Amino acid sequence: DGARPRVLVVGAGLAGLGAAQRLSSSRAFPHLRLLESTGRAGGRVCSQRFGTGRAPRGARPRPSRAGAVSGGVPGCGVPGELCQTGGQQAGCAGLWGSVPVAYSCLLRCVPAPVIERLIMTSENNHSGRFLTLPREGPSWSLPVRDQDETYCGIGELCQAGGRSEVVEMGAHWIHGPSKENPVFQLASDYGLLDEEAMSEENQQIEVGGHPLLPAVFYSNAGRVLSPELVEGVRNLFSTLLDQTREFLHVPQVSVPSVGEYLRKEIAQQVKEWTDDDETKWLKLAILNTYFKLECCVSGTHSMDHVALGPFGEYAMLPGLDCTFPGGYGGLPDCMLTSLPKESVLFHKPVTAVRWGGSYQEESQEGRTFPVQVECEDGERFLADHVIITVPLGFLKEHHETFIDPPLPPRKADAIRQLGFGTNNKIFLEFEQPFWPPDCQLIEVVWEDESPLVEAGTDLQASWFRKLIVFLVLQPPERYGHVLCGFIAGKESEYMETLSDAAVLTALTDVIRRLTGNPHLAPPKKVMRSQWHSAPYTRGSYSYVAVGSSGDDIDALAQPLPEDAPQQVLFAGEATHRTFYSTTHGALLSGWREADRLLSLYDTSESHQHKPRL
Ligand code: 6YU
Repeated sequence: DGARPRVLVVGAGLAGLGAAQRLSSSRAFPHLRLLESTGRAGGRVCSQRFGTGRAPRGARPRPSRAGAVSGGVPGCGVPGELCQTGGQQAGCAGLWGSVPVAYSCLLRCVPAPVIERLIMTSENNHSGRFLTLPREGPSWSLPVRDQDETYCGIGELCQAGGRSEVVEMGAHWIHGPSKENPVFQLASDYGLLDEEAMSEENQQIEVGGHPLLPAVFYSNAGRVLSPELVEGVRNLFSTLLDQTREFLHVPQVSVPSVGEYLRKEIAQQVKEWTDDDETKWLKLAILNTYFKLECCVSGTHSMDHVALGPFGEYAMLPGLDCTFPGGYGGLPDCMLTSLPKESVLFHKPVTAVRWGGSYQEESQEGRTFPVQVECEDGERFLADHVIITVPLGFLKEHHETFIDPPLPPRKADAIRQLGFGTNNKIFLEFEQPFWPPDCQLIEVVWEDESPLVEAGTDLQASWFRKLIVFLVLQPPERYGHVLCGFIAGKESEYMETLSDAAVLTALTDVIRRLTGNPHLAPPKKVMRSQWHSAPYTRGSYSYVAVGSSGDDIDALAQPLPEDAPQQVLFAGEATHRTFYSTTHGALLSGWREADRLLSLYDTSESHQHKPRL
């Protein structure tokens, strides 16, 4: 075994977990280590409990399974009888047992409030560890121990009281949940999706990336805009946007960016509008909202930064976008649980990847390794191969010092030229909804704006104007009255520098203007993501920026050296030419690089593995 190849994976997002899971299911790679800078798995998949800022560490039981999970959840490896969800109202009437239970399974089988308490009192127990929960009577005071019987703390299992639902700080939907989507497949296998999401009917719906939800458009003049007017403008915008995808194989484009193309077409169309002036301005203002919405979709400051030619290369899969009832984070948690416990090291930021060397270890005399990875704490790891899955934002900031010898110019150029912008979420909880009961989407129109007029640049004075869409979290019986706002670009990065109180004040003011109610009660809770400030992410996701193309994505994905045996391999969403910016792109890229290594060592295995569930 000692002679088998050593592989390091840097980053425990979906790309890194996918690569590690695939490699660990092969006998060829018993020496596998995954180094993650933070204290959790998932990366930009990040579910937290609203208001607590804590990871939920698991999903709620699937409704269809409630009361019927005494045999455990498929794939969790629990011998049975441990998991029962029958007694929800008393906390957890059926939780007992002295057999070890896979943490992720436990989390999926027990009501969320119980788990919240358990997590609060057993911080040392992360996914992938095992807990033993002996039954101790009706007080729900249970010692929590890990697999080695090490004392971890006393957990008092009871209703936590108060609502604290799971919200997604990062990835929100499975885009195109259907057979070809590996995230959908894996999540289905793990039992993390509800029946509606898994239905054949849902999988066949084609929405072209923009699912329609019942929406209300509010304007800053304190009025609700006519749905007919909005629909006409939406149809115009989506027709123009569809046209931008047709330039893929056109050798020369007249303008470089999606934004410029859209504006040019709109300027043409306006000339033919026969509406009165007020309606014309209103239509332009609505169009401006759609521009900002597209900035959120592409994760960019302006659509003028998104390259026109390659825009159509981003591929959409069929299926009505769906969410994870218990949190997206259930997916990385389950993947983590399937990896050998000792193979994953948290709080291990990598500072340098040295390749093309000949490194020796005292314990393994005579054997040399071409790769040495250095961590912030000084620890070094030698390997035959390293798969780097860190976000493009991190590479943009650090690639010159992170990889030694430095990246070839073609690769360094790709890192510089590809886009990596910011899209953040702001969650607001209200005592009472100000929106109508059937509304699932609130869109904001600033009547004094137009895509044909240059926007102001004073971030302090107007950052909040970039926040133009709020999702109403569903269902309200579960969430209460919670909105999830999306904000992209420089305004989003500026927002990250403000305090919660300042964000709350600014948004209260906006919502009072939208509703025309100067006394509307402020939100009672606010929580937001700050992806640009996150040192190991530095933004949200990638896009193909003006001056770059799909070839840059391929250049970024190219391993080093180009000829086998490759030492440094690259995965992550930004390395997937057609599914960049998504979780399925990330997962596929991890599998791709794992397959590359598998085919180096054992071609017979490379095509038959299935991830271990
Ligand atoms: C999706 C969605 N979604 C919203 C928001 C965000 C993203 N995405 P990771 O970063 O996960 O992992 C790397 C790890 O490496 C990480 O753990 C680091 O800590 C670690 N690391 C870094 N440096 C290190 C070091 N030095 N040492 C050790 N470790 C280190 N995707 O499918 N549906 O709804 C959304 C959304 C706010 C921020 C999203 C969504 C993007 C995904 O989250 C993301 O791609 C993957 O999770 C990345 O996984 P990874 O493993 O590569 O990196 C036409 C056209 C348009 C194109 N765009 C259209 C699609 C729109 C995308 N949708 C976005 C929408 C939302 C709301």
